[in-house]
Amino acid sequence: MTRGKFITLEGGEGVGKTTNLTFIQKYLQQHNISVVVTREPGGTPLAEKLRQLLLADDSETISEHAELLMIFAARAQHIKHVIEPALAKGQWVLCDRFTDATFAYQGGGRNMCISTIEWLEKMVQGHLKPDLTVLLDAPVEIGMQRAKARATFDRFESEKIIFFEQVRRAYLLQADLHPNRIKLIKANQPLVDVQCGLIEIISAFLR
Ligand code: T5A
Repeated sequence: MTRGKFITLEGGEGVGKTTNLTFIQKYLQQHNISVVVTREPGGTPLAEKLRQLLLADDSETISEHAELLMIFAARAQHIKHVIEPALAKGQWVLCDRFTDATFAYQGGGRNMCISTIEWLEKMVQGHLKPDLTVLLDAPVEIGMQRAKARATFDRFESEKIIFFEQVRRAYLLQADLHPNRIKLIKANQPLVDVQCGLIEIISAFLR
């Protein structure tokens, strides 16, 4: 059995990850590829509970270390119960955010030690890395305007603009560090142009 491929979609708040995830899913299915669509934090019952805790704006402040460990705890469950079994069965996995988000949000946004994140990445993932990552990049104000269309903000979305500028810079740095894996699309274009870019990237990957 040929192992499936692991594709992740990344980017700041409101850049269009969820919208385009569905688009990629349909495109792959048209090519007769069996796809498991999932997200982080989340993807298993326990990981979804951790997601709720991470996103809730509760009275008890979550320390940076607790946040980082909760994200990797959720990821460990997700890999063991969803991602690895699907890939082993030959299914493709399409995931809304993965560890590049940790380098961007906790590394860039929270300014946490990159080597600690790398250490946790190795411990939790072993050799598992995405085969392809699409990074949707847009100026922070544009993503925030789109996200604002929703009624409420979660704990991350309540951060200051400077936090999201740091997140964006860290994502762009990840793209510079991993040019073969991470493909960038400008997400401030009309959706139809973003999706043309997606087709180019995914069809090249299929070849
Ligand atoms: N997190 C996550 C960490 O801190 N560390 C980690 O390691 C991980 C994995 C998760 C939060 O957790 C944090 C980061 C996050 O803050 P989330 O729900 O995954 O939260 O992420 P969000 O960015 O909050 O998701 P959103 O739903 O806000 O944004 P999307 O999915 O990027 O955007 P989408 O598709 O919902 O689109 C937003 C709106 O814009 C429109 C859409 O129609 C929609 O209305 N739109 C466009 N409009 C015009 N032109 C385009 N090109 C458009 N594309 C989309």
